[in-house]
Amino acid sequence: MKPHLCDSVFRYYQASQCKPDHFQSGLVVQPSSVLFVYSVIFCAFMPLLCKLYVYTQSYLIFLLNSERERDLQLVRDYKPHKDVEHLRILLHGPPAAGKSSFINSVDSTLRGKTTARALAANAPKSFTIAYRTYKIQKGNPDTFYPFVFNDTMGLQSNDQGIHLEDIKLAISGHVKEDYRFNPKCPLAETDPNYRGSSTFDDKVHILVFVICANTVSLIDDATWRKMNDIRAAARDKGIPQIAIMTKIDEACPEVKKNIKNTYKSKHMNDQMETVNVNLGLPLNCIFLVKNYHKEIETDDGVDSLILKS
Ligand SMILES: Nc1nc2c(ncn2[C@@H]2O[C@H](COP(=O)(O)OP(=O)(O)O)[C@@H](O)[C@H]2O)c(=O)[nH]1
Ligand SMILES: [Mg+2]
Repeated sequence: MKPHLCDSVFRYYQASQCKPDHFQSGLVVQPSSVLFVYSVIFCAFMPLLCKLYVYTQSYLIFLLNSERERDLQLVRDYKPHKDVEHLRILLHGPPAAGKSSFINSVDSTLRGKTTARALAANAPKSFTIAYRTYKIQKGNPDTFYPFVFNDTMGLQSNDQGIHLEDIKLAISGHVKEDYRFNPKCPLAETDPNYRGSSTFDDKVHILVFVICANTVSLIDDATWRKMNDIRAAARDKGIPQIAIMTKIDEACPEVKKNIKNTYKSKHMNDQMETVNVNLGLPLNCIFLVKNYHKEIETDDGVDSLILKS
């Protein structure tokens, strides 16, 4: 009689501990017959396992996409307060931190294709020298999202970067479009680029610190002091502030391998804590992003981090 499968397995287990003559005496089943039974069962269940795998994968992709779609919808549906035409978001931080690239990345994510409107460059000194407003197109060319980004020159500990007072003037809406920053002296009230009476629309509504995740430890005390000075000026005006940490792909190999590991990475959490300690920003106001900087196509993982910020 053909032995029952469980019986066979049990006997096979016994067999591995038995001497060869036990096989001859018929006490145990030959291992080859157990392997045969296994193969039959494996073949019978294989299509089912494959289907299960495909369904699990599609469900995970659906969950991921639905999260991205939900975040995208939130941005698409966003409407600012009725008193303001658009929300003005000011980006500032050290040179080459990825400020211009972040504007391009938001534009890319919302359009579904990579764009490069704000000029980005890998230079120790700031490549952006003028105060410029970027609108993000929504659908047809005449429609825009109700928020705009203002790009600024990089902040440096020495007198090569943007003047601290100019950032404060920009926050208050006194800096006119295309003003070329002068690191040597702040914009004077007598300058034609100075906007005397600024409206609520001209003022900054959200202040964003842009910091390179891979060089946080290299930021000197003078730069942290300048950033804290700006933070205090914005706080006095009741302006909300957040920080985004860019270049996470260069900061952590784990993240470079899989962008979904970003918030799980201990190294990235340590970098967030450094910003938290030095700027006093709560951890839930610090976001990790990877900008589109060389890619030619958008990516769901990159999009999700940009949308979350
Ligand atoms: N690997 C990587 N490079 C980035 C990222 N963001 C910006 N970059 C590069 O960093 C350099 C400086 O970026 P940019 O946007 O000009 O910095 P900004 O001076 O703060 O405006 C450019 O060469 C970008 O391509 C990022 O998230 N990852
Ligand atoms: Mg720039």
